[in-house]
Amino acid sequence: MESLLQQIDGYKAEMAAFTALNAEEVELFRIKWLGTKGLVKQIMGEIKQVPNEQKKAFGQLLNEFKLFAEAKLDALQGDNMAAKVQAPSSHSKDDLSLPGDSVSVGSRHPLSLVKNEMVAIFKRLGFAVAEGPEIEDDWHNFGAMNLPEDHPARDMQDTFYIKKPIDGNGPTWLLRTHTSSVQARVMETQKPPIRVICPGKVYRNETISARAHCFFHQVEGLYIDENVSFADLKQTLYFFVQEMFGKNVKVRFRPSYFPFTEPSAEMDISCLICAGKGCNICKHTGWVEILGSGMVHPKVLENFGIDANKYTGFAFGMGVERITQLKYQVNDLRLYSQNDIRFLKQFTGVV
Ligand code: 2NL
Repeated sequence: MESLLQQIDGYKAEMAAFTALNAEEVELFRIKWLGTKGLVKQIMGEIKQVPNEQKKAFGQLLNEFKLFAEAKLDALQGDNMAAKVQAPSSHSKDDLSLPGDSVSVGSRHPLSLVKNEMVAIFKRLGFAVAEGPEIEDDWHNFGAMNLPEDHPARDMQDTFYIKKPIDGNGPTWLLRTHTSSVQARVMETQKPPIRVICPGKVYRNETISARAHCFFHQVEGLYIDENVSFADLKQTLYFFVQEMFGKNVKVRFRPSYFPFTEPSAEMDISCLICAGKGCNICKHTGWVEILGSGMVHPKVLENFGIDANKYTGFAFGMGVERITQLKYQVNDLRLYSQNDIRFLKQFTGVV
């Protein structure tokens, strides 16, 4: 009896002093003390040797001993759970074969999708891509493009100005109103032949509505070489719309006016929504305007020291929002910048 009590005290002391570094060591503890052939079971068996009158008291003692071992095991397992973050164990309770949490993948913005497609089509025709700053000086945005000082586009009502010179010296800084400013920078640094497209964001001081926004996206193109003709312009743009909208699309050119091109023309395509029968998109005309274009004004060429007697060029500009509207029937410009997930996720999987 006496020796059994001593043995239990010794065991308790041994367990109390035990520490485990990892889950394996905790498991060894469990097997040694609480396993089916463990020391707790073994010592419980000793109750047979205890005289009947002492059995009750001794039974309580043994029960306490067992609870002591279980509490120690619990404590060791708790410690080890915390440590597991650093050292994952093969005895982990986590089921590693369960499928992982699914992570939803975002989608490209419809304007990016369409812009990328537009760029890809012009690349196939040998156009290079050029990009430039969204904050511009008035020379690259207006002056070089043959817009006179009193042109209405230069008005505060239409353009976001950042800084006007106080003493009349230095440039006026503004948010570019078209990506022609990028082409201006290309003409400044490169000699003909020049064949570039300039995709990018542009800004106009407009009241936001379904049909107007204070910023939108443009793709402009410029081709300067010897003997570039209006026929080249028409064929290039016809190729573009056929690639973009399919072989059945029809085009028409209407005379127009831009300060930076002469002659100038706007291009319409047959309405894809109603196949020319007449609908809201084409205002019941069967045609929708998609771009402005023309032969680069000789003054613009001369502004960059390009000999207008030797070289000619064509240029065009179109809105990415417009092309996207026709391709995906998006009829409110505000949808493009509201970041409403219900709108954006409709383009999941489109590449
Ligand atoms: C429109 C019209 C146009 C151009 C852009 C251009 C660029 C240079 C020289 C001459 Cl560097 N022209 N760009 C020409 C005609 C029309 O855009 O309605 N855009 C949305």
